[in-house]
Amino acid sequence: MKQRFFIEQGDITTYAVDAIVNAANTTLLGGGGVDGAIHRAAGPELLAECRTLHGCKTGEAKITRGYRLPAKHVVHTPGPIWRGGHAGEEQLLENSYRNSLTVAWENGCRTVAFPSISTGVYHFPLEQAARIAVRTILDFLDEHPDMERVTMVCFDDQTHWAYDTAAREFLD
Ligand code: AR6
Repeated sequence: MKQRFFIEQGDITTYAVDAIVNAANTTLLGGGGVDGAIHRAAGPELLAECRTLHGCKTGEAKITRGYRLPAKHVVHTPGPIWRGGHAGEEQLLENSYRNSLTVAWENGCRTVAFPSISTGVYHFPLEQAARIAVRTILDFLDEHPDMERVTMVCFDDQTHWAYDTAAREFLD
């Protein structure tokens, strides 16, 4: 079968795909990290559309246009803040990946790129997050043969290594 899941190192704001995913917060009104980078690259029209969405619950996902980004759409999902692991963080992170893919797919997106949700400011342990992300994406691809390509875009070496390691566990 043709490969549909990719792990790359780079800047997600440069990806010309149907949808990039934003590791947002529940206000959807911007922030630091990848959220800040996406809003800077997309321009103020993105924030204006986000204001009309009235926030988003943790683990859920909402879609906007991409404006000045090369990506056609942005799927915004607030991942869980790590609180020690007993506050449903694993399930919420899985929900973020699955709901982002579902919203993208329902809006006709067939190429999607993700950043490493929750592993920055939200402090979700990287290796654990990578396993959840890879498993959820591979399950979704199995269930949706017409999804063409899902890419994990890792910003730094450590993140890249963690996702490569997680993928090897599932693909071997
Ligand atoms: N491309 C790809 N990945 C990136 C980029 C980029 N341009 N910039 C940073 N990353 P974070 P979180 C990586 O903190 O943990 C915001 O303030 C980064 O190295 O952006 O889900 C929101 O508004 C890390 O690996 O997201 C929320 O309040 C990953 O993206 C909060 O941060 C996620 O780090 C969300 O925290």
